Amino acid sequence: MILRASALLATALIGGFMLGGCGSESASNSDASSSPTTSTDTVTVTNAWMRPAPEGGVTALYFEFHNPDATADTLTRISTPVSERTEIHTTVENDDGTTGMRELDDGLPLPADTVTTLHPGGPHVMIYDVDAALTLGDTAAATLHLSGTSHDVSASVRSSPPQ
Ligand SMILES: [Cu+2]
Repeated sequence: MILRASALLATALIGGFMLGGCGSESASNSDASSSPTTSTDTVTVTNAWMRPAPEGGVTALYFEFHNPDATADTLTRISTPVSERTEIHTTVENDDGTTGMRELDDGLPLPADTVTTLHPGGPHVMIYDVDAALTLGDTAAATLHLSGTSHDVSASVRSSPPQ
């Protein structure tokens, strides 16, 4: 588990370094300071956490998204005071057995009546160029933008998933 997480982080760092962000970066993340509409539906987010990162570094955000509703939703974007550069990624296995990351241009589907887990080795949110160092024990805010609503979360900075 720890080895795998380290490998993913290395992949993340290399990927971020080489690609300069998967695909063309739009200005869609520039309104991090606008006031979000708070969702009134019944979704909940648990176990939100981020990896530690130095100032200017790359981190990843993970969480469990509980959608008990009868309708599917989509995670379209993340905003956070930590950085204006975020992307929603999925992890893919290449033909040679190595893993890589791909940006989900259409967002992450959140199926009805389902818990969707973002985790190392799976879907995750990439956060580039963090404004200040994220150290173990810190807490970072993030807003999950869904189809028409948004949901605020507080992520703990940890090196492994909450149990
Ligand atoms: Cu990634």
